[in-house]
Amino acid sequence: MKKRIFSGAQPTGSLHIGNYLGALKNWVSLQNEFESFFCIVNLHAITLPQDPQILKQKTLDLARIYLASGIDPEVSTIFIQSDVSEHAELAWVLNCIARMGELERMTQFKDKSKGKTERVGAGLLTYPVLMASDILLYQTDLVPIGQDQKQHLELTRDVAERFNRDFGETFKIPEAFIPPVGAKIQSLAEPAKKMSKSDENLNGSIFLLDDADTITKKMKKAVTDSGTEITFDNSRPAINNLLTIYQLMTGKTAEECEANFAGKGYGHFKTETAEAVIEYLRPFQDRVKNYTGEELKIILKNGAEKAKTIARETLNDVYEKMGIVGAIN
Ligand code: ATP
Ligand code: LTN
Repeated sequence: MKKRIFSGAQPTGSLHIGNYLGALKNWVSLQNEFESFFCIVNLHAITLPQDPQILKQKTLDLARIYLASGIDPEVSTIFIQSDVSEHAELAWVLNCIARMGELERMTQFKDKSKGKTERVGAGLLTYPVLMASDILLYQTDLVPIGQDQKQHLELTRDVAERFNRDFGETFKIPEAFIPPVGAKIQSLAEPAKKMSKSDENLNGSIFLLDDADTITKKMKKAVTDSGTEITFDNSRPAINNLLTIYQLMTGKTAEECEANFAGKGYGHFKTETAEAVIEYLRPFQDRVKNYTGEELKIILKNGAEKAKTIARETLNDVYEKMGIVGAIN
């Protein structure tokens, strides 16, 4: 029996190379070794206001991006979260298990609600409980995520352990898979912050669908550190970040990257890094346009059906253990 992985991304904004390097790239390389579930988490997206027409469009666009990244629907299960209603059902149950205090301590909640707790939806607070439900429904072994989601995974484990202790062994306790390099790609404009979909400064992120010109311009504008050395050095976060991007795009070792730029200036470094990104994204960008709406529909429908069978089994077990019984089935 293969072990299982589960991961997801929100159909909001535009995916950037941080999402790709921190998450999608690893999904692709893990999919053959594990039984894999990749979800488009549209119910998470509405924890912040979304335009309904745009959300609809982005949901299908994200499916295209998963496929163009190399996720093979013959190997992995790709589906939309709202197609499997068990996610929302288990989230309700786990909302009754998770504690207010632990949710209020989540740094993502604190960042996203800063100064406006009276005005944000309660879903922003319970966001990690829905994420826990996504993961636990599939008895997941491993969850490939970027560094920013580590705290949510720890919460998932805590909630699962609490449930198992109170109601008997029900959920597998999942482990995080955080890549050794690329788990936290920083903004090109503000290297102290992570590259983020929701950043208003578009120069901070290179989006997967940016054209060559845009990538070159953004890279030219990228903030650098003082000094001239182009080496991996945590005390110089801007150069460290650009060099990490270069390394992941070219597949070279850290030593090869440093040797490649020894004695070279920042101008040259930025041009070569931009070229590496453009070359890397080119085949992906060609593939994205390939999928018709009809093809996507079939893949997503098959995915949802397969996911639902497994999710229902776990949810039935949860209801049974908790004494939740209905009258009609
Ligand atoms: P935002 O960038 O607006 O915070 P997000 O983190 O909500 O967006 P998702 O689409 O939900 O984006 O995330 C998909 C995956 O990308 C997650 O596994 C997340 O950890 C990862 N990820 C997001 N930003 C980065 C980054 N800068 N570096 C590495 N991985 C990242
Ligand atoms: N919160 C995640 C997206 C997400 C997820 C998941 C990731 C929702 N459910 C389950 C892994 C497993 C984020 O990246 N913002």
